[in-house]
Amino acid sequence: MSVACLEGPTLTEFVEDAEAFDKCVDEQFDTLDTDNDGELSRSDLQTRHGRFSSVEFELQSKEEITSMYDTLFETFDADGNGTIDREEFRSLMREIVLAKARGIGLSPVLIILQGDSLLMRAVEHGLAKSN
Ligand SMILES: [Ca+2]
Ligand SMILES: [Ca+2]
Repeated sequence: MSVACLEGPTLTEFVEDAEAFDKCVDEQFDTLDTDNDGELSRSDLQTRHGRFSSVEFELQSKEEITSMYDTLFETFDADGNGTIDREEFRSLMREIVLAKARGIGLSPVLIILQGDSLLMRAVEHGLAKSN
C-alpha cells in the first residue's frame, strides 16, 4: 500500500485508453466473479465484500456499500437479468471512474493505493505516459 497524488485528467486519460482500461477492468471482473460463470451476481459481490469495498471509491460504511450494490444492480444490469456481465461491468467502471475524475477535477488529491486497484493502475498509466 502506498500514497500517490492523483488528478482528474489522469483518470480520464486512463478510461479513454480503452485497451488498457478494459484489460484492467477485466482483471477486476475475473477477481470478483468468484464462481467463474462470466457474470457477477449479488452473491459474487458479497463473497468478495471486503475486497470489493477496498477496490476504491472511499465507501466507508456498510450502508454505503449495500446501497452501492443496489444502485449498481439497478443502474448497470442493463438487460435486467439480475447479473452483471462483462460489458455491463465495463460500462459501470467507466462511469464510476469518470465520476471520480470529475469529483477530483484539476486539484491533485492524495490517495491511498491498494496494490491491484483501478486507481493504482490509473496512476501507473499516467506515469507511463509522462515518461
Ligand atoms: Ca459469477
Ligand atoms: Ca445483465
